[in-house]
Amino acid sequence: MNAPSNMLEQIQSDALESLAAASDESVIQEIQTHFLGRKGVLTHFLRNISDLPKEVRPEAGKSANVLKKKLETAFHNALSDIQTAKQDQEPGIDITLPGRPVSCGAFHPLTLMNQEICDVFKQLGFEIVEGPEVELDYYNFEALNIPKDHPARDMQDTFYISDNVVLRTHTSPLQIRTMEKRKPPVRIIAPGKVYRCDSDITHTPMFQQIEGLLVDKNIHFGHLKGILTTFVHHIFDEQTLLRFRPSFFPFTEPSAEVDIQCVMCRGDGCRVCSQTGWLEILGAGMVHPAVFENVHYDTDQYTGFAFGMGIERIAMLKYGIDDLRKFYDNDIRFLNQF
Ligand code: 2U9
Repeated sequence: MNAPSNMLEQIQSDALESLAAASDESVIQEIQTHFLGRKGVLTHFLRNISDLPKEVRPEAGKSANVLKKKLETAFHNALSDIQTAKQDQEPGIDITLPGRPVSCGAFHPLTLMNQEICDVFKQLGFEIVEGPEVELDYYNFEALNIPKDHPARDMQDTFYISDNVVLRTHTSPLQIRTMEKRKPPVRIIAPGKVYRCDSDITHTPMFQQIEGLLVDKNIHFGHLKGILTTFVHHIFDEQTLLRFRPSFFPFTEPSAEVDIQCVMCRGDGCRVCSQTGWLEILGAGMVHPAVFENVHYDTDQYTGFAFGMGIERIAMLKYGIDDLRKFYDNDIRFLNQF
């Protein structure tokens, strides 16, 4: 056998030269097996150290183990260099690219319209009240002077939960509930969803209403006209004319339907206003004494006015929307415009 140190030097130079010449992962693994594997050259050397003369064995063992460590490190580094090079070639994450925009929610146009209307009345000293959508017959009809044979009570017009429970057909029950709890003066706005058995181009089974009620001493029709004129001038524009037409509601007397000058043609007459120059926007009137009696308000001392409007209708007129159903189709292209 050659001197052990010569043999180790030979193994080292063979291994390192082969490694330097290899650029392929599987070739490097083969070389590694050739030198360090179970039947590898260096492994063989270590196994046969006991055959060496006694005096050279310790030195040869130590040198062989040092070489083993050196070669293991060299193979490990060569293989991990190849892995890194591979990863660099794969398409990775480009951290300089701009981020994907996160889509952000927004208020529904009817919510915005509702807030805008409520804000006007809040500035005029009204307080917002809210309450149940499932309502007793008493609060929805009876207390509002709507007689038993009134068409609104028909199954065709109202969603009945049971004999005396309905989905509210207007937000008026809130005003009754408030008056039962409080003495005048009362100055409230009742916004909310209401339900009617109706579905066509101009009606949806659920729609949103805002009603108002003001009760105090010496309240008269002039106050109602003043408040509604201020409201219209805030929501549309200062020049918009109003017209009060006599009408009938069981809960108000006298009653009126309120029109505004057509927002499209300014009163000249067009398709939107059916050539009349006017658009109906709400109903109103002086609270019927029978309603006050139901909540035990003294009709000799107190009078009041009330009004009601559909939010969809106001939004359609304000934004020139021709089809009510667009509010409920959930088409993002429509909703994003507000
Ligand atoms: C009480 C007393 C009176 C509320 C009123 C109207 C006239 C009215 C309609 C407008 C369009 C309903 O959404 S709509 O279909 N409303 O015409 N509402 S007076 O009168 C009240 C309310 C509560 C205690």
